[in-house]
Amino acid sequence: MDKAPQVKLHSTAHYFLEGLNEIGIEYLFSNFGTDHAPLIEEMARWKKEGRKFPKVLNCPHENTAMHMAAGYAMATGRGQAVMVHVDAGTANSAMAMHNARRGRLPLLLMAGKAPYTVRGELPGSRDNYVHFIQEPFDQAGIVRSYAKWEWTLPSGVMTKETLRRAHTVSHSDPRGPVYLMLPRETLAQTWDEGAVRPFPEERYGAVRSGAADTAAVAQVAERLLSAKHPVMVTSYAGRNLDAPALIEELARFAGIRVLEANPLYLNISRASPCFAGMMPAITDADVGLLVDVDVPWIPKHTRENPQTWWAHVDVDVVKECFPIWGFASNARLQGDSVLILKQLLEALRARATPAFRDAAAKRVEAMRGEGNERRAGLAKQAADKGKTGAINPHYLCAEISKAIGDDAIVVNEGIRNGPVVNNQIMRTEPGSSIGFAGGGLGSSSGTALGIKLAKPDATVVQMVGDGGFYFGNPSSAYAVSKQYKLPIFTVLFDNSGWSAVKEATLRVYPEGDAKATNEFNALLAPDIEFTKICEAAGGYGERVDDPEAVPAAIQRCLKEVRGGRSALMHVRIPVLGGNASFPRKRESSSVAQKSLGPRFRGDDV
Ligand SMILES: Cc1ncc(C[n+]2csc(CCOP(=O)(O)OP(=O)(O)O)c2C)c(N)n1
Ligand SMILES: [Mg+2]
Repeated sequence: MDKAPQVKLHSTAHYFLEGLNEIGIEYLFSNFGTDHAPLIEEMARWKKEGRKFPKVLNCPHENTAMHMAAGYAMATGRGQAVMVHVDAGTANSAMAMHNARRGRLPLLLMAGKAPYTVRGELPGSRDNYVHFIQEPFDQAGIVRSYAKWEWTLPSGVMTKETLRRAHTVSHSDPRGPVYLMLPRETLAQTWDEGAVRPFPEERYGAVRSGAADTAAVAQVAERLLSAKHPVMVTSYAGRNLDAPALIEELARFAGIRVLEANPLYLNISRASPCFAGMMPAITDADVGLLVDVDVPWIPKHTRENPQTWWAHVDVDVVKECFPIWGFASNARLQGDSVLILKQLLEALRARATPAFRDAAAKRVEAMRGEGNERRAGLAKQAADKGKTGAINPHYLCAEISKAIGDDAIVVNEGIRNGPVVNNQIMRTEPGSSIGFAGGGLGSSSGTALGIKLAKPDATVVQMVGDGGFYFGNPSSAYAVSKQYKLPIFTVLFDNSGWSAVKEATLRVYPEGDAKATNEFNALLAPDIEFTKICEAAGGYGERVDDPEAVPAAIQRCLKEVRGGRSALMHVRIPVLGGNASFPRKRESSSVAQKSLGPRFRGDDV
């Protein structure tokens, strides 16, 4: 006798939580609205029933939520989910989507959609004024330029397949953020559980890039074997924690000078003899390796050598999301840089002659001398402490360097002082230095919190300009720090405004009216007590005007952070309008180019 089919109905929101579990989402960084009612209801039911689903972290501002997901992805390689409110929350997330896309960070941004039924035709139908005004013609258009993929969940029956697809696209190389919209009626729909099957990773998961063609690797090895001045320029190879040691081994073996161009991660121990600083100097290079780098130098300001033979090893050689790019190479090897550099090292080992080993060792010794010289120059710059109310950022960063320990993680959004942070705060450990890929200021507060969430034992130090600090919605960030016990140490360079804006004007109009009249429109309100913003959320704040007070203030802040609450050290550096600016010394090396312009990054974000 036939049995009646068993029907077990659940809401789409239920399958959505199951789907998030199945794709391995650990955190849902959220800023909810009316669109999420079915989801909030389902989460409450699951909690009551003791079922596990991603931990929800409520963020007062989407900027915090998005950059926390970004920071978590930088620290772990695992993309998380962000849930925001319809078009409005998407708009507030858009800048961070830009940053995530430029950083090739996997994350899943999701937003509800306004209900489309007007008269109660379906569960979830419009029941509020806002439902009539929050439906744009093209909600995804707000972030489309930055999303690798976007879609609207068309039906509850598609929930798990959609989440798997979003996750797979986001985590496949080159990685990036994706965007999914969830109509309220769809979240409220019910479906029989027999109709909603899982989509396991084994059969639908992400694709990683791999090693390179051995013939292409051999060609690069041959070039390196006869090189006299080989260089490497890299920015984000260090997202793989195996990269720094491998790059060092390769550089020592082949006598390669390693330069970091806007480092997004630490790519080689900066104490290595082969590390040659962050100002790409390439004029004398005969063979060069571009390794995981978006902007290896600024062509307008860099003397390129037309004779240099370049090989480009990158997870994204093509730069598929840059409308125009512009850096030539003779060999292009797209893939996993760690795998490819291992292949290259093997190929070199197999072919190396005693003469090559000898020449490479001599180059390493020469670089060691140059590195010592470079560091002595930096120490000299740091020796001048500055004056009351005009503390020298070099000195400040050198003191931070002494105090924080090798395993602390420095998040650098110092802008004009970004190069000072990179140069003066010595970093040697993989993962201990985090840079800024995008152009949207206000990333470092959330990024620091996301890293702290991923690495609870780490001391996370945020280095940020006053302008960048405002952009980072600090009241939201410190509220999250308090609520979820994520203490970070913020060091704020206060020059009362936007040095980058002033200097950008001077670069284009070096002798213009803006300079003559000192009208750069770059000054912000002076004498803001930034410490109070941190204190408002139970954090510790300290304003430092006197250079002599810097070391003890750092110690007090670190003690508070290690004790469990965030600390903000507000440091008065020379006001950008004044004359007390510290001269910026260019780095020198034996292959120093005649640089025609400004420093590499930190000038124009
Ligand atoms: C969201 C956003 N708005 C505006 C800018 C343009 N911008 C680039 S640098 C900068 C000033 C940064 O000021 P601050 O963080 O204090 O660093 P400083 O230039 O003083 O070193 C501004 C406004 C930007 N990059 N991002
Ligand atoms: Mg500033």
